[in-house]
Amino acid sequence: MQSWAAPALPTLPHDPAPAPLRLHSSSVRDLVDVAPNGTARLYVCGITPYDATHLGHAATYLAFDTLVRVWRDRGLQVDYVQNVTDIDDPLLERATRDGVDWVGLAEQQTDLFREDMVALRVVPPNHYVGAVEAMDEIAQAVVQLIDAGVAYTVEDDVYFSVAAAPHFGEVSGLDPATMLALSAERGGDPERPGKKDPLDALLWKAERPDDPAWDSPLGRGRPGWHVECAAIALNRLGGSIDVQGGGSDLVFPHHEHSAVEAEAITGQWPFAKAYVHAGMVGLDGEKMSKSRGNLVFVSQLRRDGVDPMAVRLALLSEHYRADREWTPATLARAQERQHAWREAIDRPTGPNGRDVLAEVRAALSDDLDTPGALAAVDRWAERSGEDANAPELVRDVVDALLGVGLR
Ligand code: 5CA
Ligand code: ZN
Repeated sequence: MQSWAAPALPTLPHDPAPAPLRLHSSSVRDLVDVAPNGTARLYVCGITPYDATHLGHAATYLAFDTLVRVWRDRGLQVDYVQNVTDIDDPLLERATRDGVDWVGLAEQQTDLFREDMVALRVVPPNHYVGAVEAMDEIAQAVVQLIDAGVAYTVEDDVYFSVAAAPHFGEVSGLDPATMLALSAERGGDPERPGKKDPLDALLWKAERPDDPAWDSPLGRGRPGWHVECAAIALNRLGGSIDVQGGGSDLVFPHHEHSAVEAEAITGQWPFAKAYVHAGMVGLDGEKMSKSRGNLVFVSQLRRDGVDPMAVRLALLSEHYRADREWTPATLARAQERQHAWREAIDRPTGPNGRDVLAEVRAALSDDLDTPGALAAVDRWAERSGEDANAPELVRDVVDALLGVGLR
C-alpha cells in the first residue's frame, strides 16, 4: 500500500554518548533497555479502517512516532512496518450497518488516516501493508503453522492450538479467567464447540455465504486477525524484532497470539524484545472506542480550524502509557503552550539551547517521557538569555524530537 509523505527531520547536533533508551515492555512488566544495533526493527499494529482517525488512534501512533524520532536522532536506521486490517469482521459489520461497500469504506478511511498522519507530522512506516494485498503470504503462514503441527481444524476453519505454544501467556502475564473474558470481548470465540482450548484463535475462516473470500492452499476463505500481523511482520522484519507496538487493548489476545504464532513459524523467541503499549484515551470517563461511539476525530478538529500541531502537543502532554481523558482543557493548554513556544523561538536570543536538547533527549530516553520533554521546553521558553543560536536550535529540537513544527 501507499504509505504517506514524510515530514522533514532536522538533524540535531550529534550526541556522542546517548543515555540508554529504556521502554516499558508488557512481557517484562518493567522497563527494558532497547538498544538495536544499526537498524531498529519496529512493527506497529495499524488501523482497522473505519472510524479513523480518532484521538485514541492518533495518541498511539504519536507514541511510536516519538520512538522513531528518538531512534533516528541516535543515527539508527528504522525499519518500520505497519499493517491495515482492511478485511475483518468489525469492518464488514460497519459496512453492512451503513449499507456501503466494505472495500470503498476501507479505502476512504485509510485515505483519511494518511491525511491525518501527514497533518500530525507522523513519520511514515517504510512498509505499509494491507491484509488484502498480503493475503497469499498470510495463507502461507497458516500453511506453515499446520505443517508445524500447531494448528487443527474445526469444521473447515483452522485454529492455532495454544497447548502447542510453550510461551503462551508470557506477553500479557494474565490469568486464564481474565484471558477468557478478554478473548470474548476482543474478537475471539471462546464459546465455540469443537475447539481444543477456548483460547485457541482462528487462523483461517472458511468461506461463508455472503462473506468475502480468497483462494488459498487452505481452500477459499479469509485469515484470522493475529496471524495477519505475525505474517506481515515476519516477512519484512524477520523473527526477532526490537519493538512490537500498539494500544494496551492489543496486549491480549492480539499480541499474545501473534507472538506465539510467529514463534511457531520461526522457532525464535521472543518475537519482540519489547512489547510496548500505549494507554487508552477516553472521553467523558469511557475509553474512546468505535463500539461506544464516543469519538473525537482528528479530521473534525482540522475542519474546525484547530492547528494539528496543537493536537499533537495536547496528545504528547501526558505520558503515552497513561490512560487519559481528552477534554477541551487539554487542547486549550496545548494551544497556550504552542503560542508561548512560538513567541520564544521568534526572539533573537534565548537561554542555552544545548541544555534543552540534552534535557529533551534525557526525558525521551526514559520511556518516552514526553511530559518531561515538554516541561524542559517550557522552562526554556519562560526565561530569557543571551544565546543567539538558541531559538533556532530549540525550534529544531521541537521539530525533530517532538514532531512539532512551530512555523
Ligand atoms: N487493526 C487492529 C490492529 S492489527 C486495530 O486494533 N485497529 S484499531 O483501528 O482498532 O486500532 C488502531 C490502534 O489504535 C491500535 O493500536 C489500538 O490499540 C489503538 N487504539 C484504539 N482505541 C484507542 C484509544 N481509545 N486510545 C488509544 N489507542 C487506541
Ligand atoms: Zn495487529
